[in-house]
Amino acid sequence: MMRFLQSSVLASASLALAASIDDCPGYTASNIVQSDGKLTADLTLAGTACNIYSTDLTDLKLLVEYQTESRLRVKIYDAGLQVYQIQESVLPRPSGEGVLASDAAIQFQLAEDPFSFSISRTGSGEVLFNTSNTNLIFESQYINLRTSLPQDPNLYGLGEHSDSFRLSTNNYKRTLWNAESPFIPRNSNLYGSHPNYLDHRGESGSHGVALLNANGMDININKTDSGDQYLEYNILGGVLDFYFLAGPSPTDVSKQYAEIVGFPAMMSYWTFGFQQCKYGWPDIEFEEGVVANYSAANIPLETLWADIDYMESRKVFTTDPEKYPLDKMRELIGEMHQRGQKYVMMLDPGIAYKDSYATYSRGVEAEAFIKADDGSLYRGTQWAGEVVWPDWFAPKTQDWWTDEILRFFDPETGLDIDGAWNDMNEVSNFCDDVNCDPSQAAVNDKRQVAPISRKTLRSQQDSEGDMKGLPDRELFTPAYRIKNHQGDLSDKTLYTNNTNFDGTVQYDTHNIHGLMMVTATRHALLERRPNSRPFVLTRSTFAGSGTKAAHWFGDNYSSWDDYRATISQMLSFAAVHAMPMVGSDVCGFNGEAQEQMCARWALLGAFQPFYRNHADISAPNQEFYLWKSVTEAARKAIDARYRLLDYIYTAMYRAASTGVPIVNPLFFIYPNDAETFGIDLQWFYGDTLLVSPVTDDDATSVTFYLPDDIFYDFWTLQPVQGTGAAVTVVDVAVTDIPVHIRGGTILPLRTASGDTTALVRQNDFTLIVAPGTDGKASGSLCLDDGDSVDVGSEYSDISFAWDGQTLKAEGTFGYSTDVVIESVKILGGDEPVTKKGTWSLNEAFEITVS
Ligand SMILES: *[C@@H]1O[C@H](CO)[C@@H](O)[C@H](O)[C@H]1NC(C)=O
Ligand SMILES: *[C@@H]1O[C@H](CO)[C@@H](O)[C@H](O)[C@H]1NC(C)=O
Ligand SMILES: *[C@@H]1O[C@H](CO)[C@@H](O)[C@H](O)[C@H]1NC(C)=O
Ligand SMILES: *[C@@H]1O[C@H](CO)[C@@H](O)[C@H](O)[C@H]1NC(C)=O
Ligand SMILES: CC(=O)N[C@H]1CO[C@H](CO)[C@@H](O)[C@@H]1O
Repeated sequence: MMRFLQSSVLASASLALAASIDDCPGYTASNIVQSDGKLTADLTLAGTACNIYSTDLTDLKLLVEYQTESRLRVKIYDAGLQVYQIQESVLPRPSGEGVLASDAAIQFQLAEDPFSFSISRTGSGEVLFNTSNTNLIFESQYINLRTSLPQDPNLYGLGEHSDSFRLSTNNYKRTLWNAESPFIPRNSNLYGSHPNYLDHRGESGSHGVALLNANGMDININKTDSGDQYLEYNILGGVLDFYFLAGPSPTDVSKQYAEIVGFPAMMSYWTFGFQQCKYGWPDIEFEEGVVANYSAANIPLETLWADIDYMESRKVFTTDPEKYPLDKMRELIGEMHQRGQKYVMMLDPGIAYKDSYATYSRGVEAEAFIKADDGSLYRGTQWAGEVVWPDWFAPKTQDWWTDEILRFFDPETGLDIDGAWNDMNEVSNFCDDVNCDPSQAAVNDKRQVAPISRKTLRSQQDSEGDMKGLPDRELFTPAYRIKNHQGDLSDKTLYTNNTNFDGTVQYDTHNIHGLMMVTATRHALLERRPNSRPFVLTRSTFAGSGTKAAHWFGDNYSSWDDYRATISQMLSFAAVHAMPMVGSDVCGFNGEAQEQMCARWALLGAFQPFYRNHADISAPNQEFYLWKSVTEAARKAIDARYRLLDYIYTAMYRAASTGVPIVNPLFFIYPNDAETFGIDLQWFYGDTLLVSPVTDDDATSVTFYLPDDIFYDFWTLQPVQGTGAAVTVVDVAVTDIPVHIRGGTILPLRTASGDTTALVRQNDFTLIVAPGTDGKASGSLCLDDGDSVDVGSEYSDISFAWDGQTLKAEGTFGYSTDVVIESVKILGGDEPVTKKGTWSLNEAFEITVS
């Protein structure tokens, strides 16, 4: 009640301060210097400061770089170089080799007075971005920039959200502020921030707009009272560092975005196996039972996950001596490894604030924790009770974290995990707000620790010209309020006025905490197993997190709504945010999973990259084997997924090396078909398999879109002619999911599945040739050992081409294997034409089928 009163007073006070942002004077460009591929200018405040939410900056700089033929950078920053810029160590910016403007696919145009800019396509002159309708506002704690857009544009991205894949264009607000977000609310900020979007304009192409800014922001997509469409940034700080990506195909935009934030981390083969987790498994014996029951049910289980249950009093790097004794855990992990299975464990960032806790003491010694203004440790509340959090900017934090990981996960004496799971890293703080006393909140821990003197107190001189943030800001409750669903900026997270070791403040760096944590975890896992690709799953993400980690969509609900939402969430991350290894908690996290829904979700999840069943402690168990129909659905789903494993692994290879999405929205494949632009209940798994699940609550039929093209039913291999219209399939059993092979493709399929992905790898291949309308088809297959960080030349990248009579395989054959292609199936007739044989995958070959 108290807080409510305060904020209404504040709101009316700021209303009284300035009438309208239309009063802001904007900037004038001068001293314009243009050279090949580059432009710089000074921007000077063009009138009386409006100081609408904070203080107008009087002197700005503009930098325009034609970095590549398809990438243009526009950066607007303070002349004094004090305003926070994301540390290069956290997100390295691409170094554009530079091209002549005349060679670039998009052009920058400057309007000097008032300053505005626009971006348009070379040649056609189509305007992609134009800021001239409003004045730029660049204040110490508020930036406003608006671009006009064509009516109802097709915009995608601006994650993380649980809204439709194609964003609403009217009265729509995307807030970016990483937050604990149970039940993944709609129209809200969630766990991650990705300030980039893709704008698809049908036949005139796609382009991308990426803003590298980590501050909290609201992005409004809306129309003016007179109906003019716009997209508007309202940002709490930082600089404007825009990258305009020319496309022109949607896939080109994905690739160009990955070139900025980094190509996704290549995942190990096993990470595509089926994984099971549950918060609330009571003890290690129960976990053994889960593994045994999966085996008894003949459902292949690749990986078991340990949530916080294994810890003693929820302290990371400890085991519960009663329920999860170390020796028993070692035994289970050892047995799983012998069977080719994997084990992954949770690592939260909240470190119990307890003298007697060795991880904490070593962290104190290393000065690895975030400190409050008086130099004492900054405390909050998390699973472990009263906790402190790592300051990932402090110089010894990485070594401390690596050392903890090496000790606890020592294969000889500790737990020999195969991957790590970073949760609660937004960061989540169970303290509601500034009125919280963490030691009270964590009733089990009231101990005080003497304040630690701090070496790096932030001073004004320090921050001059070092891009660490302007001094004298209202870091707690800035006048512009973003629509954070948790309330104030610091609610349920770290105080935003905390200073990091390097002198930057949480106000500016909040959104990169999760990215920094997974960077540190990945680094530590590489120290453990230098030649195995590290596997880290993270809840919180930022632009570039795909280079480090996989992501699941957080604490959803066991509802049909959240089942449907997984599709747009997957498409946004995989196709727009360069994070391919994503998926949801299959069957839902919170609430009780219903049998039919869980069966359908087992099938849905099998055609998404990351495939893990997980539930909350308050939810009933939902392991697949608990229901007969779900068991059958899961067997069928996993059988298909595993036979397709090398196909999706090949897509992963492409994502990691070129940025091509691992899964595709329909318009990525059919960019000129306007019917596809809004589809987010179907997708292409890879670029070949069209997945069209049942999506209505408890339904047994599905109506889906089939583009005007030839398709083949994945299950029966029968041709299905698409006409660019909706198709309805009825009586879809709960063990079925409609999947179609797109004509014009060649699908490498293992002849059989296996209990583990290691066993799948021993099976031969069959090639499914699905001719397109022109009778031709092509495809590819990447093979390597599935796990090495550096495979050197020991990989194969084989392309297949079918011309109607002959299938040719050629490419690179560096990975030596005994596995062969044992049959080729040519689709098209009532029955596929099958040719059997033995074709080695170690060299080029040709097969003629008459
Ligand atoms: C940007 O918009 C303004 C105002 O509508 C218009 O005058 C200007 O020509 C536009 N810029 C371009 C490049 O079309
Ligand atoms: C959209 O514009 C309308 C009309 O100006 C305004 O009332 C509404 O608040 C705006 N919504 C957003 C999200 O900006
Ligand atoms: C495994 O199956 C047995 C036999 O049905 C059952 O008694 C046991 O509770 C199950 N354990 C788990 C962990 O599901
Ligand atoms: C942050 O603000 C809170 C609430 O006003 C205050 O108690 C705390 O001392 C401040 N911390 C820093 C680091 O300035
Ligand atoms: C769309 C959706 O299913 N969201 C739900 C997530 O869970 C909460 C809690 O049950 C619901 O209120 C939301 O509607």
